Amino acid sequence: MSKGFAENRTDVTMSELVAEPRPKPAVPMKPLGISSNLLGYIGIDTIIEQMRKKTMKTGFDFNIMVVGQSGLGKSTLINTLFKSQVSRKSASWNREEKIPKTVEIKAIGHVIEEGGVKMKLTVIDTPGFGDQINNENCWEPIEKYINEQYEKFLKEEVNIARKKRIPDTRVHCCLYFISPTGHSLRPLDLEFMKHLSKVVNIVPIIAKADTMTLEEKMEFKQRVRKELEVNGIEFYPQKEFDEDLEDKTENDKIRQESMPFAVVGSDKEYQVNGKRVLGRKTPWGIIEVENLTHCEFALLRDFVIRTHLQDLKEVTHNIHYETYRARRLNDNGGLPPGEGVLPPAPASPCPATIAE
Ligand SMILES: Nc1nc2c(ncn2[C@@H]2O[C@H](COP(=O)(O)OP(=O)(O)O)[C@@H](O)[C@H]2O)c(=O)[nH]1
Ligand SMILES: [Mg+2]
Repeated sequence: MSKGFAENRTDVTMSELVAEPRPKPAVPMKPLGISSNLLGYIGIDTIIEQMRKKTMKTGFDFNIMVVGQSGLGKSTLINTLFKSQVSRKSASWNREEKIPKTVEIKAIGHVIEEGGVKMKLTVIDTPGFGDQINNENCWEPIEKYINEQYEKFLKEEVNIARKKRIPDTRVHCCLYFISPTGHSLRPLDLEFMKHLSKVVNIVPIIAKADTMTLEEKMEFKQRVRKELEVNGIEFYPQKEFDEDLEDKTENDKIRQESMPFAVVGSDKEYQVNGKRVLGRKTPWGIIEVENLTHCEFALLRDFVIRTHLQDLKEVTHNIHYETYRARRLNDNGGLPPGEGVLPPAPASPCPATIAE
């Protein structure tokens, strides 16, 4: 009979290179006291080049989800994040689309190549979220979708004849769009983040930041941070998963100053000082999307793509998926799971009720 997990596998997949559950360090890690003086060059450092070559060959998956009321600029921001390459291919992102009666989940795949590296990008849109009069439990289909992807991965993993490379459809990052009201978070925002932050990496962002003045924006950001803290909502990057002092210093800055990123999206270019820049035309002039003195889009892009993309994937695999997998196998007495997906994990009740 199958043991579920083969023990002597040599076909290590990319995601397995990071499969060790990460310990939660109580104290920052220090280098070991023993230093080995090598008598000659061995070539250990070539591993970096070897990994680079492998990644160039296989490419990598990145799955990003956007959640928020319609009209908050989700599609526009995704197009801005990945430049025109994503928008050109997707004919189905029609801004005039009618608001669906329930939350729909639409995943669209693209292959983006830059510098010889291929990224298989999947954008998961959730039209209809928060658009109804009664938005009670409208996070449920989203949680279900996320769990279904974990389930798919788990099924592949426990197969006797495993694929060499399991297709990864798990959601690595969920951008949650907060409406730029300047007041406070809506009960629905709290409810969503409270439930979903346990199963996926949530990055909260303030949408359409150009509709607020600088002071309003700063005040709103502070208020949102405070409300998230008061409600015990942890967003990505979670403190407990910082691996060392360097991580902690870098992530503390993001948690305390940048979050939630107040962003502006646009796929239109304008001429500013002789250069073509992405921007939005307003009565006060052009808001430049990538200009840090105008908005925090560039910070968000650097965070999600340039500094934390690999970590988003690792936390998804080592923390969120691992939690799902452990619950699933546990419920089944350690045996490979049968049909079905786990029901949502019980969450502590949210202080606010939702009926907007
Ligand atoms: N002022 C402002 N308008 C935006 C921004 N992003 C998108 N929009 C506009 O808002 C409308 C809805 O955008 P869309 O991306 O379709 O929103 P979605 O329904 O959340 O996907 C469009 O007319 C966009 O041009 C932004 O950052 N600021
Ligand atoms: Mg849209």
